[in-house]
Amino acid sequence: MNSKKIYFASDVHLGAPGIKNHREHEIRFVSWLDSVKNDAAEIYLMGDIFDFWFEYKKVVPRGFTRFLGKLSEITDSGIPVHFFTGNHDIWVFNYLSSECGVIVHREPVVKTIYGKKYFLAHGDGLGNYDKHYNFLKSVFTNKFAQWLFSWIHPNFGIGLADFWSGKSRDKNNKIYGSHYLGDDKEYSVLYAKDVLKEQAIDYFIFGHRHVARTVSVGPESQLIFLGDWIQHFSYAVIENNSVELKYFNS
Ligand SMILES: [Mn+2]
Repeated sequence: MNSKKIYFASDVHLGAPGIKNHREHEIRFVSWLDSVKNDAAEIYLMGDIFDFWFEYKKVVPRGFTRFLGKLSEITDSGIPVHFFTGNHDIWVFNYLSSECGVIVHREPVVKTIYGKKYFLAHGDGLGNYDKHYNFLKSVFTNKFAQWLFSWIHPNFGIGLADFWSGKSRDKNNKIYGSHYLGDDKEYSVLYAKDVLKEQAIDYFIFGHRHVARTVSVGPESQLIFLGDWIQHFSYAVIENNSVELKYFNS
């Protein structure tokens, strides 16, 4: 039996325009990190932690200092923190890994944890279900496009990042009120079922959809939607070899 727990959270959207009190929002998530760090073997941040982010060679966006400080404190203490990029923070490059010590993932990760097989991803652009989105993503993840973009003055560049963030939001209208579309319509569920045809997975853990729920995707497989830190303040924890969705009360 493993006494140390493994935690997952996503979609904090630090700095999102609709959030009334940014300081309170940031502190709430930092309090959660504080509350889990003592019994955590690892922490997985599953994407869209920032509502937008673009980093230049010598410059990073203003703000988020309490969060960044907490990340550094946790990784300095020897607890691995995994940071998946989401569609809102695809432009995390090497600052968070070099300064805050997190392990950055840009692609889904399949790994065995305490004897169970996990498929971990932010959840955007999985498979070939949303061709329009996948095309946009291919542009925004293009190295040359990113290099060109980095030459735009940050006052304008960050504005463009903000635009992309707003566009993602409008398209899915998911930040400020999302509802589950049904097993037959959710791309993540369809994708998980595709994956299961190729390999056995016990748990899929995805963010992105801002719904907090567990869905059965096969006789032995579950998909956990992590919810968010705008409405749900939800997270998942691996404890005693099972996964549970929980809600943080600060
Ligand atoms: Mn997302």
